[in-house]
Amino acid sequence: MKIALSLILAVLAAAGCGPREKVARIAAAMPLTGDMGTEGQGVLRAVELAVAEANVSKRFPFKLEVRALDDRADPKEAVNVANLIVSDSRVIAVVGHYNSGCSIPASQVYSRVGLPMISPASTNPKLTQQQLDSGWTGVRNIFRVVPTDDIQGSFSADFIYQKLKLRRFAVLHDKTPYGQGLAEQFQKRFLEDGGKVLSFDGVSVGDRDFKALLTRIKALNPDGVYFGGLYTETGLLLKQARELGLAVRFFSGDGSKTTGLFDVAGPAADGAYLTITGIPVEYLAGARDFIQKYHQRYPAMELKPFDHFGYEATNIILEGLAAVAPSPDSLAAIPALRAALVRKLRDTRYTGLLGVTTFDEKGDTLNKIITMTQARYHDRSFEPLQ
Ligand code: ABU
Repeated sequence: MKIALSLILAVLAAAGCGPREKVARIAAAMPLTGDMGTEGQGVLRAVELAVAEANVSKRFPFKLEVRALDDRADPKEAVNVANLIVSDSRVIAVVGHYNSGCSIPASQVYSRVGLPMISPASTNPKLTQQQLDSGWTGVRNIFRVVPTDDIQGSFSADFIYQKLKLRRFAVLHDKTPYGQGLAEQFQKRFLEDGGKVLSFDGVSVGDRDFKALLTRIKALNPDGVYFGGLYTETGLLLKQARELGLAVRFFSGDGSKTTGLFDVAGPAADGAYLTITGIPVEYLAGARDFIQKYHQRYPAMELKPFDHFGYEATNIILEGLAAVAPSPDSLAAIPALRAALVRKLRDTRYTGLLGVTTFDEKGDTLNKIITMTQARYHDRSFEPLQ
C-alpha cells in the first residue's frame, strides 16, 4: 500500500501534478554582462559553488537554488532586478549587488519586504549607514563582508604620505558613489596628513579620451595621481598618461585590482598601486580549500577578486538558514523566515575562509584589513606590499 502510494506520488510529480518541490532560493544580483560582467560572473560562480556544496551535503531538508540576475552595473537596472527578486516568493536572501551605485538603491527595495542582503563587494559606507538614518523605515536587512571606503581611502592616503613620502597629488574619480566616495575619503585623509591636493576632477564611466585632463594634470607637476573608479577607466588613464609622458605614481582602489586592468592598459599598468579589501585570497590559509574546489568545478576560469567574498557571503546566509529553517515546513511562511534570517545574521559569528566574520550594528564586517598591492605586467599579478 505504502509502495503504491509512493509510486502514484512519483508519477504525479513527474507529470508536474504533484506537490510543489520544497525549494529555497538565493538571489545572486550583480553585473553579468558589460565591462563589469567578468567580475560579477566570478562572484556568481562562487555563489553557485557554495549552494551546490550545500545541496550535496543534504544539510537542508529542501532544495537550494541560485537565481542569478544581471544588473549590468546600472543603478536603474539594479532596481528592476530588485523588484523581480522581491516578487519571487522562494527567495530567502540576496548575495549582491557588486557596485555600490547598484547596491544602495536595490537595498532600499529589499528593505521594504525585509529580505536579507549581503554584498560581497560594495564598499561605499552609505550602503549600511543608511539603515541608521532617522528616515529609514525598513528593517535593518543589509550586510557586507568587505571593509568600507572610509577605511580604504584613508589607508591609501597614509601609505602614500607616511611610507612613500609623496606630498602633491591630483585626485580623480568616476562620479559614481563608489569612485567619488573613495576619492573624497582619500582627499580628506591626505589633507589631514599634511599632503597637498592640486586638483579634484570627475570623469564619466564610458569616456574613452582623458588626454585633455591628463595634460592639465601634467602641467601641475604632481607626485602622483589617485583615481577612485573601476578598472576600465583606470586602465585608459594609465595608458594615456604614459602616452603623454606623465610619469607619476598612480593609485586606485579595489574596483581596479583585476586582471582586466592589464588588458586595457597593457604595459602601462606595470607599477600601478591598487588597494584591496582584506588579504589577497592566495595568501589566506583558510581559502586553500575554496581555491581548490573552485578550480575543480571551473577548470578554465580565473578566480576574480571578489569571488571568495561571494562564497563567504553565501555560506554565512546558509549557516543562518540552517538555524532558522530546520524543516521543509519552515518554507511555508517566507516573510517570517526572511525576518528570522535577518535576526540571525545580526548575531553572526561565522568562521570561514576570511577567519571569523561578525557584523557591527550597521551590518558592516568587523574585518577591516586593507592591503596595498602593486601591479606586475609580466605575469599579470598584484604583489602585496606589506
Ligand atoms: N568596491 C569595489 C567596487 C564595487 C563598488 O563598491 O562599487
